[in-house]
Amino acid sequence: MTQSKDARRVVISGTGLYTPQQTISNAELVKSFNAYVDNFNAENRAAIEAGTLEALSHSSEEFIVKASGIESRYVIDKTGILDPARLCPRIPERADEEPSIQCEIAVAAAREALVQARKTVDEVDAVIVACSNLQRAYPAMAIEVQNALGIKGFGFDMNVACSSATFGLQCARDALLSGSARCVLVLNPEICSGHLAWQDRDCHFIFGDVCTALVVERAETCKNPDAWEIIGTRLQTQFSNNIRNNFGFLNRCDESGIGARDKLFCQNGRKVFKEVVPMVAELIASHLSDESIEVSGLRRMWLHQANLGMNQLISKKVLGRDAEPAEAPVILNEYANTSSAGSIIAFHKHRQDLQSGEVGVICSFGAGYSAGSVIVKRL
Ligand code: CO8
Repeated sequence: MTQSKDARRVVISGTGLYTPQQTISNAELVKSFNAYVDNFNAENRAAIEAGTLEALSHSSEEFIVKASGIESRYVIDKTGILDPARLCPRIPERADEEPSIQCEIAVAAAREALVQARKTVDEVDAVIVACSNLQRAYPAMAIEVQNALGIKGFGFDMNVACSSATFGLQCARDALLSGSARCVLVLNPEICSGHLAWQDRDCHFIFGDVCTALVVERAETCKNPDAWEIIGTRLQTQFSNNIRNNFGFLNRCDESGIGARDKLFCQNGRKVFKEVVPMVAELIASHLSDESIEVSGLRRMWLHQANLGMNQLISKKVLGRDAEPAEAPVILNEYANTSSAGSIIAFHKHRQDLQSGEVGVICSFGAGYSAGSVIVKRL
């Protein structure tokens, strides 16, 4: 039996976004961080004066905006983060019988995406939870989400840090093309606040919490006229220690490392900036070329949202000129870096003005290094 043309075409038929209710402005963040620094320096005055301990330095709103473009972030809990004596969110553990917090935000985003795609849960048969930080080792978050939504079929988790969503999209597309699934939910519940060292001036401003959702299916089953065909996906990885988190199940096997700084997000931001920009620009350019798409025909780049300067440089390298603001929409000013969800938030919020037949690229990049390019066309 020959497959119909639509059976070989895969579309994104719905997107969803869960945004936590609480926000932290740079002003609030810097105020509590600086109070922590003052307390630390006062408590350790003798050691600092003796030269055995280095004094901590204040953070600054001006630096944060200038270095990153970030102005605020959404978080699950701001009171714990802004308490100078704690600098960590308060997210109480829940009983095993209750839905976990990561499942809860994934379900909220998934429901919006399903409504947009005009899909019932009976029509979905696979759930991929793709994100940087999974709440527990097992059972898989995706299976809990699958159960909460009442979806039959299968679910699994995957983690490629900031590139989890694009890698998840390729997995979903492959499953649809091979016939192992009819409709796939790709979910990116990112609770970055739990893995951020809020005491570290170099990175305390970088991340926020959010969840995004994508419904991916074959064109032949799609009921939403506002659907986006996935023209092609391309993934790339290259090992680097410049973004690293050593948190893991073996930590307890060496007590000396428990609670050490390397068990939270660490990065050499300068090196990441320098090395990842050319890698990503080359990935997008070669992917477009191999799909015979002229750069002049590229209407939008929904880029990973880590750093404004980085995105401006990547889009300039791809286009050969500065991008107009609408060509590479920015959401990091409001959301900060939400890891894998960033490019999907941009896609969710900034795609309605494109016309049928117009083309854009969803592009992620981050720890690994990892980068993913997903070229989409509005049907
Ligand atoms: N306030 C004031 N001054 C500061 C501050 C601050 N908050 N922080 C640093 N400074 C100082 C530094 O100490 C330094 O001082 P000096 O010159 O005396 O040494 C000076 O300011 C300049 O510092 P930097 O060189 O670090 O500043 P940059 O201009 O490089 O900006 C950035 C820092 C913003 C981090 C920038 O390098 C950047 O954004 N790089 C790209 C990073 C990136 O894209 N990372 C992707 C990681 S995300 C990912 O893969 C997902 C991981 C999983 C998520 C986990 C969630 C927790």
